[in-house]
Amino acid sequence: MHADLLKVQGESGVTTKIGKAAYKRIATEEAWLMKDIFDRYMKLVETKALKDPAFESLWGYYGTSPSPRSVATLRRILSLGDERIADMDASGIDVQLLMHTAPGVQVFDAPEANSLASASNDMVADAIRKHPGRYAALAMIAPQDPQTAAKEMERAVKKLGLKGAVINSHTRGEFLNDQKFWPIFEAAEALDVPVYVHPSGPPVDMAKPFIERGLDGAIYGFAVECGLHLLTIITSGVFDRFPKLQVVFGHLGEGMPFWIPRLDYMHAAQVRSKRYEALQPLKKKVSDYLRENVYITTSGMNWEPAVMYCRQVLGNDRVLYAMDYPYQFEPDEVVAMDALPVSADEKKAFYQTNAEKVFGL
Ligand code: 1DF
Ligand code: MN
Repeated sequence: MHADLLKVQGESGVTTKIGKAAYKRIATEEAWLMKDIFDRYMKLVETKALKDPAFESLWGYYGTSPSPRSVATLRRILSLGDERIADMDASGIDVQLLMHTAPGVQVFDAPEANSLASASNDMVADAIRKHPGRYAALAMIAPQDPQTAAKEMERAVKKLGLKGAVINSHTRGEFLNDQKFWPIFEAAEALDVPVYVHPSGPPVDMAKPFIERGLDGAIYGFAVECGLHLLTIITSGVFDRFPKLQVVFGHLGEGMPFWIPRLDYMHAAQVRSKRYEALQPLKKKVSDYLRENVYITTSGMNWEPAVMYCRQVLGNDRVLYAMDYPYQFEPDEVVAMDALPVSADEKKAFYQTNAEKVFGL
């Protein structure tokens, strides 16, 4: 199947160059980093001005570690040009859906966050024009200023042709269950574009037990924080208020599909017993929202048993391929997903047509 046997250097070493398939491979959670924003991150790491240990752990590592992994990741994530396209060609990726890496502009004060967000959206739109057919992108917005964020999303979608917005999870410890953020959801629903909620390091109140054990990052801390974020979006009633809204979560929904029986059982039980003021009745079961308002991508989790389970419990049309380039640039995982035991039509949906539909590509 993969006739071209040239060697390609992925993150963990040499693998086989991957050829074209009968479907387009669209990778839907692919990170880039604007250099101006990286420079601002490094200032914040040096001065420790944020007092945010997970942020300092993350960008202290990628910004200063001499390890081959961090040096290669930083070089790749800053590129929207030749190196990225060459990596896509080598790993069989036809299209990357780009999103600005975590924590985006969510660590800056609102005026600076707004101006960097719109500059980054202009920059990524420019890269899309320079490489026709190879990129699409989500808009970066600054949730700390919800009204401006909603307007920037509209500008990015209508004027720049971007396909929705990314929010890099909590904004200085605040989650999207807070109704002050809901103008963003209202705008997304009105524009008929999805909001991708991507992980970030755990907020200050949550970080200590993760960081002291080295588990704050993509190994698990991201999923705990972002899975909690998904659950709180559901339990706060966002989808009762905005029933057509669609959100996207990576890393197989940050584990939440695995929790379906307990989420449904315990949510109903605790609402019935009125244990918490914050847990009010919802129109549907927790799992209904997972199936009707949430798409999940396979970023970092391209492992057949887990992918097949999620397809079974959420539906084939709810699970989309993602690589998580450059953080998990493993071309062998494309080979594994090419071999998923599903029909040709379902494989095309997984890699291509689900993404075309959800993101309007
Ligand atoms: C890492 C992974 C970093 C992901 C990320 O953003 C990130 C990592 C700073 O491995 O350090 O988005 N990820 O999506 O898994
Ligand atoms: Mn990612």
